[in-house]
Amino acid sequence: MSKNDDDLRPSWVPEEPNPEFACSVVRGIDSAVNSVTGAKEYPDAVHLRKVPLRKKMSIEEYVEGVAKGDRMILSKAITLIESNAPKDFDKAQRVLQALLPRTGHALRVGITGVPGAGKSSFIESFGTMLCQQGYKVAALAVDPTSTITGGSILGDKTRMQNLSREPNCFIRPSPSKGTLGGVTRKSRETMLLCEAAGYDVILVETVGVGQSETTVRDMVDFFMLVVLTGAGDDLQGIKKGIMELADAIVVNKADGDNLERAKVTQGEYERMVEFIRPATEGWQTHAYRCSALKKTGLLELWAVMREFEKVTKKSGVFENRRQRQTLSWVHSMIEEHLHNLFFEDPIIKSRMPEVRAAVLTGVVSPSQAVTELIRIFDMDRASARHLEETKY
Ligand SMILES: Nc1nc2c(ncn2[C@@H]2O[C@H](COP(=O)(O)OP(=O)(O)OP(=O)(O)O)[C@@H](O)[C@H]2O)c(=O)[nH]1
Ligand SMILES: [Mg+2]
Repeated sequence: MSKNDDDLRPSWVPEEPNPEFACSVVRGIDSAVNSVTGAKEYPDAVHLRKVPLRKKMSIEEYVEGVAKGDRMILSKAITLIESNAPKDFDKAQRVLQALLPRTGHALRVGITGVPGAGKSSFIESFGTMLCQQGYKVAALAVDPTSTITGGSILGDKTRMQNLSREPNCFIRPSPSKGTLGGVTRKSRETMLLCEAAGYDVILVETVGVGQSETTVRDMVDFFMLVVLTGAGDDLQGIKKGIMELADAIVVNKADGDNLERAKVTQGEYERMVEFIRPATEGWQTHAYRCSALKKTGLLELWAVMREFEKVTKKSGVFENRRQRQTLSWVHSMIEEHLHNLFFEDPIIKSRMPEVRAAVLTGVVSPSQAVTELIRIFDMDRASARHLEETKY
């Protein structure tokens, strides 16, 4: 590469220095040291400003910050939870452990529905209303498919403009691309951190279709299905299974020309839920309507949620469900742990390509391959244990 500065200037950068042009061209370096010869390729590079390493926060700092309700530290603690690095896992769990006694006091609400039903808009309007009533509201999103789709609700933070301006609110979009595995655990732990930070209502939006509904149902108290007008025989692609998970069905966009149709749809859903097993023992699911845009029907829904909380707390169903959810958290953690143990095992990693090829060429059957890999894994673990025991 030429060292002439002119050659470094891309064609779209003005020739004369222009204060309105928010970009300056800096010479890049490939490497300060030639890794083969060890010679310094760019001696000037030693004078480059060193980027100071960001100070790592201690467990106590995380715990104290979250407990104080510091939104910046809460964000950082969630990033720690979402990290896949084993050392972060330990640290995150210790932070969580210390904060657990502060959790459990919020009302956890899950919001699902077909894409475009208005889930984010509902959270925006509903959350803003609650904040203005003095509640602290956290809005989260759960997307078990984020590793495939590369993360969603990118635009939601900008879409939730009013809510994000509320000092009493905390918005956390779904983890972005690269957050492999453990979505169930990570989402749940994120929610608990928000509770420890003093949030009274946690609104969780399901993103993507597929597993997210059950994942979210499994971590919230009240589960709400947002639907649109025009429910026909096809139920707009909503499976009956999802209706069975819902504590309320809400016809959104009940405004303008759509209001009359929304009333009809509400009636249709109301008749349908009679034939569906209620999601929560002792609670009859009903259909409601609202407009996230015009902010109508929101107060009524809040009243429904409070009533739900009152009824289920009295009957013990609320506490029972939370206990079951805690156990399912334990199970998902075990699954995640075993999964990592297996797939991160060096011997398994080294044998995997060969086994995959053998399965694809039909040399071994998939079940034979699994048996063989598990046998190798078992032996590897046993020898590791043996080494550990005879070390002293
Ligand atoms: N008229 C009207 N439009 C609405 C209402 N709520 C949402 N919308 C519009 O519907 C569109 C989709 O809304 P979102 O809130 O992004 O829907 P969503 O369910 O979060 O969508 P995904 O996250 O993509 O699944 C947006 O253009 C909203 O402006 C409403 O109450 N009335
Ligand atoms: Mg959305």
